Amino acid sequence: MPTINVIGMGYIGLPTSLMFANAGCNVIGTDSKSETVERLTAGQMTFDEPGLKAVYAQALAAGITFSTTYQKAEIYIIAVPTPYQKDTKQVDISFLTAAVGSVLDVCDDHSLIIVESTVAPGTIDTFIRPMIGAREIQIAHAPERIIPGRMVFELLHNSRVVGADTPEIAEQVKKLYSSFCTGDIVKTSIRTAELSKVAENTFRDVNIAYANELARICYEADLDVYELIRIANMHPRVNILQPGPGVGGHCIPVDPWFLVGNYPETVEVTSAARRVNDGQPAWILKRLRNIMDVQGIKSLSRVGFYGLTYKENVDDTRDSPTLQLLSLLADESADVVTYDPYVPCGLTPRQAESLDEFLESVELVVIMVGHDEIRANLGKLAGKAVFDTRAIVGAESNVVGL
Ligand code: SAJ
Repeated sequence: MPTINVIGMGYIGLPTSLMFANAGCNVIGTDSKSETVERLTAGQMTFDEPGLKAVYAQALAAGITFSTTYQKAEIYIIAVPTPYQKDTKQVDISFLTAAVGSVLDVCDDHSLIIVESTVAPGTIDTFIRPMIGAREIQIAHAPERIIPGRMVFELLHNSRVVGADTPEIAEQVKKLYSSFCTGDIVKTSIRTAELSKVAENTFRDVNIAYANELARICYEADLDVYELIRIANMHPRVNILQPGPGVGGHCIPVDPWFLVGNYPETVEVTSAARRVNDGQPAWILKRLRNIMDVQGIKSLSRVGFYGLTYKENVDDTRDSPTLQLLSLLADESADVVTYDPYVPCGLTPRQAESLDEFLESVELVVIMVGHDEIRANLGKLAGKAVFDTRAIVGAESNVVGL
């Protein structure tokens, strides 16, 4: 089995490196943060994910090691972030180019570099190939598709895409991932692989935007959007997703901008969907003010937001709808009480430590995330006014839905 140096021990790089180690590869995980490397070497996981601890323990026993430096290997897998700048919507590929540069410093000719990081279509041709120049180094793109909360299952079972320059390299990469992945692995060009990843996440963004737009239409029409979507989805070729308080995380609200950036004259649906989903926290806030008026609640200090993460049962708060909404409140955000069982105190000014403490301090609860914890404790909401943006509570008299 080959020696693999996985670059970036984050949400994608760590689970992927563990899978390869458990499949018998000789794996070194590299991360620039010494704290991450120290923790992983000392047997401590760096984030929570169902089932990952056991996979990690097995990989440690199989001999995976972690380092802050790049290592000599036959294969390099790059899983560093490709964030975008919120104001300009420009993708920042500096982590990716820095990682490729460092790989090129240590690797021998005939090595293979696999980029897993999501990139804007054309990135590899425009920025990575010129770095490799005339060296005999192969490049491939194998974007990941796993979803936080189900990473272990999805790494093992999802289908994948491999983009490469020749059928031989594509087959080599396919064989490599087949060492742990039982899903179909489709071979294509690098440019198609780049675009397919971005197209998949954009499809989901557009579908959620449509659900959010339907929520606004149903509110104006005084209809139940969930009933509407349930009925529409009984059609054999309709599958509308669920409306909510907005779209967070580091993928779905980000990747569509890659298309907007590359094809500004062509995109229409993509940018409209971004506008709708980015505007959803403001719509929720407008609804909240209205509910406060009806309930006679004068100050946001009597309002509590349940959930700070971008979705249920994960500890990831990046770009979460709750944080987006709080940023719209400016000074008033200091008044609002928040609580999330996955997020230690310190993220927002008035953050409760427990569900009971949270509920004691508020009159109106806004459910922003449908964590299992609140689903298991719905009885505790008795006596509170509830604005349920995730449709978890049911049609009680004290509950207002979208
Ligand atoms: N959301 C809704 N309504 C829905 C579904 C989701 O409002 O019906 C919201 C969520 O609450 C969340 C956001 O959208 O705030 C995104 O959540 P998600 O669960 O849809 O997606 P991510 O960001 O966790 O993971 C996505 C996945 N992509 C697709 O499903 C096409 C995953 O497969 C990718 O690997 C991941 O992006 C990525 O890394 O690109």
